[in-house]
Amino acid sequence: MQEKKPQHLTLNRFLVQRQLKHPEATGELTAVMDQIGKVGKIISNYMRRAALEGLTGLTGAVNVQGEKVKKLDEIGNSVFVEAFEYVDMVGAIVSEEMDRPLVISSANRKKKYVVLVDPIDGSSNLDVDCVVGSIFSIRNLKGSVEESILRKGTDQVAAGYLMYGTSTLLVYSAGDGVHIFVLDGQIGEFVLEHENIRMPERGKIVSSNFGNYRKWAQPAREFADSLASEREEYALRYSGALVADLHQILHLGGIYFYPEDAKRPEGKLRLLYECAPLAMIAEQAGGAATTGRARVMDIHPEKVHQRVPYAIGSRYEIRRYEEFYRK
Ligand code: AFP
Repeated sequence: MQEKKPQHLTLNRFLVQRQLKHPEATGELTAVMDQIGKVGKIISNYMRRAALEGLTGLTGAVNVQGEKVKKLDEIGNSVFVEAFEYVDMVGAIVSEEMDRPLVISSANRKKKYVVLVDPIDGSSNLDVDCVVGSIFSIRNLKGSVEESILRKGTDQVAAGYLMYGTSTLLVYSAGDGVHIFVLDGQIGEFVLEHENIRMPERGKIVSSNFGNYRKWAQPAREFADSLASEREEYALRYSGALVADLHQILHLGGIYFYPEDAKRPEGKLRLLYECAPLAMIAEQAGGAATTGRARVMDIHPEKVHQRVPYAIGSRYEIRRYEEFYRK
């Protein structure tokens, strides 16, 4: 059973309430999450005005992933960097849009966290005014920045996403369930929509780029074939933004998968700032995330921009996906 939402519980108040339940908490994570909320408001504002103000289209640059950078990718990245550059407790920012982690060394206080982000997830949707998101992961700064980043997903302190759709949402988990906030534009605050949302054990949604079917690894193709022959009918939904597809699955259950294929044997999605944070969300909501062969949260990353094959969703569908990889 989902808990009923109280009226107008703002993100900040919610975070402070949670913090008070943990006497050892210092309030530093609350401050970082508060900044994520600010980022969400700023990026959401850019999204709304982008078509009117000529902010769509490419910058002409190519990022470290070899992808053409859109103006809004660059803007999204600067918004995250500016938000955390002056937050005392953040020691480094890792972003899809930056070759290397940005180390922040200015402030006097002891740095406690590293923030990892995909500033704009689903960039190909930008020029056609469709849904996009931002993904974030917060990790403890232990030892060097690199040592802190190259750790398993189970080491994440908090993770989540922002979604810029019909409304702007902030979804996060700090290891105690998954909570959804919606931006109330009238008061300029994220307000609690769902506390402790649970993903159905088994669902109705299948989300994948079936245009790649012929190239997929055999287990993924066999899994897809098995869905078509299921007695229960699945609905196909694929938006081009993982955040939007996962959000639907969070409510309705099902599976999103982006397997390895002939062109990309290592998969497409990035482990540290796409797959692991969303895996934390899925697991905290009662779902799961896998490469087909391994639990995503258990992968020990070898490099910052590492890619992995990925499937995320309800436990039933993830179990079935893994069965095809075991065969
Ligand atoms: P970008 O963030 O680089 O736009 O990629 C989006 C994404 O990582 C994920 O959000 C989508 O589900 C997937 O890639 C879309 O990839 P295809 O266009 O190859 O289907």
